Amino acid sequence: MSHLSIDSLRSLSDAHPKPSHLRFQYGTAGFRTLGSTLDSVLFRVGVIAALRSKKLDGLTVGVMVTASHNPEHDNGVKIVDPRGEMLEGSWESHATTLSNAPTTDDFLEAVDALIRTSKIDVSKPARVVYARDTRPSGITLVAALEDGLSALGAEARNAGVTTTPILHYLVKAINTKGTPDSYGDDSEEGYFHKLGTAFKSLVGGRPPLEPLLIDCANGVGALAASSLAEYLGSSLPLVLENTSISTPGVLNHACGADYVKTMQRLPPSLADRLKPGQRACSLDGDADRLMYYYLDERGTFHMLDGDKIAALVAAFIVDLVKSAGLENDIKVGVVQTAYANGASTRYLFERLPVKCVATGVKHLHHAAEHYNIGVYFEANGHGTVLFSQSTQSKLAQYQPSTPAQSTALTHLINLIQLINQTVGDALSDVLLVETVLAHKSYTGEEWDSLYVDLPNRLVKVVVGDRNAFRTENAERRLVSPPGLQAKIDELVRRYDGGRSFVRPSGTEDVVRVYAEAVVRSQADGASSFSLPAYCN
Ligand code: 16G
Ligand code: MG
Repeated sequence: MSHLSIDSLRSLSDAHPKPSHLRFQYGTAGFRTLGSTLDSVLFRVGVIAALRSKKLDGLTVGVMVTASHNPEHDNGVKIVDPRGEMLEGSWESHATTLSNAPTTDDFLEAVDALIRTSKIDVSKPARVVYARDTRPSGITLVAALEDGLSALGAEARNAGVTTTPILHYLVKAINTKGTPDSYGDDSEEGYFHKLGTAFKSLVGGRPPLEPLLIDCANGVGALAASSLAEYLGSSLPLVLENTSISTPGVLNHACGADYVKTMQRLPPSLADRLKPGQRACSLDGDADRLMYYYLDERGTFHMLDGDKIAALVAAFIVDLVKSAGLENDIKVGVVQTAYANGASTRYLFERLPVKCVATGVKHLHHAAEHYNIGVYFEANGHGTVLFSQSTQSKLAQYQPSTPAQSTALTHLINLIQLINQTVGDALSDVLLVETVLAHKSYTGEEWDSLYVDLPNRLVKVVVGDRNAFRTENAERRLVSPPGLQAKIDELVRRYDGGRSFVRPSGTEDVVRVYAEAVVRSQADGASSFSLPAYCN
């Protein structure tokens, strides 16, 4: 560790002691727990992010301080790799190890071990860009992070209060700056300019869109959506609701994408705001998830979730590829998880290849990279579209032979600019959905009628040890506890079109039970079976 100042690392580490009674884990969404317990974790994440950057020859690594859709008192942190993607798996375990070292001495030893085993050249520069959401605890947590970064002498850039997807964008933009693969200007303005310009080209010349109501979950999405509204101007009027980012206690409270998805209902605050037929959507607390919905003429609520978005977008892209005359050269595929509604899987499967993977953005993202154009969405509203490098080059070089081919090609090229390919991005996804609706002249109701959702229920069950639950086949079957899968199979057989699976949550100490059936009461019945006593 000759190039590191051990003394400064030691004294700063002493200032951020690990609470002795807590164990931390870098899970699917990074570290996430009560904000008041995360000080030592943030300090250590600063150190880890700097080491990650050194390991990658000084490429810029991102750090996002957020707990997404969780309650306001929670907070969390995740590290973003240089291409704007999730942290590589092996480093998730390093992060867990380092965050749990009981004392400063143990921590220094763990840092030393990581440097040796990962062969990190500590003389390399470290560059880190970081941001936080609107949670009050974020201010002191960022200060702890900055201590960790300065302990390693990292070049640190504070991106302020912004959304998770904008931070991912910045990481990629910084690392591609001045190269032929430049992702855009490395600033918030660069992001809004890129998305706004692409959107205006895509909907140009079409009838103006009706205003879209956006529930900002009283979070950081309110800031970003209001900037976006300025860039869009009259091309898409936005009506922003739940924008109270400084009122204590209201973040994600009875609003936001997760509320809508889990409760399957309109946020009460929108009850007198939303007119029948009007399109509306909810962002989550860090604006990487999106739920659309509308009220029909009778005032009944209809939800358009991640599966409906995937269906809308995938079908549109397939059509464009065909119209461009490229269907033999560019293969479009979709990635979902077991939570995808069976009706959506069937709809998609009739049109293009569909793959099911384990829950968690990184699994979907990696699977989507195997297609020329990979569309991935979780039912909960997180998703995006990936255009492979070779597909992007193919589109850039392609010579269309008719005006119709040329139009479709231009649309595809604009979509590459419109879509945040680093990670699911609620605002970029809003523009994507609105583009398709404008092109198809669909109302919410027409979009909704692409297929009819099978009734479903998702419940959580507290068990003695969720690690006793192990799954296979993209989480669709249990291999342990022994005998439980057979019991589920037996139950599912009693219901028409029944499907059910049980998996341990990656973010909470529970197992989740999903059930769907053709008839509502049967889906409810299938999800309410009790787990055998030995599971508790
Ligand atoms: C995290 C994941 C999300 C997943 C959810 C499942 C990321 C960035 N986020 O929020 O993709 O759907 O966890 O939670 O990967 P669960 O394991 O508790 O069901
Ligand atoms: Mg989120």
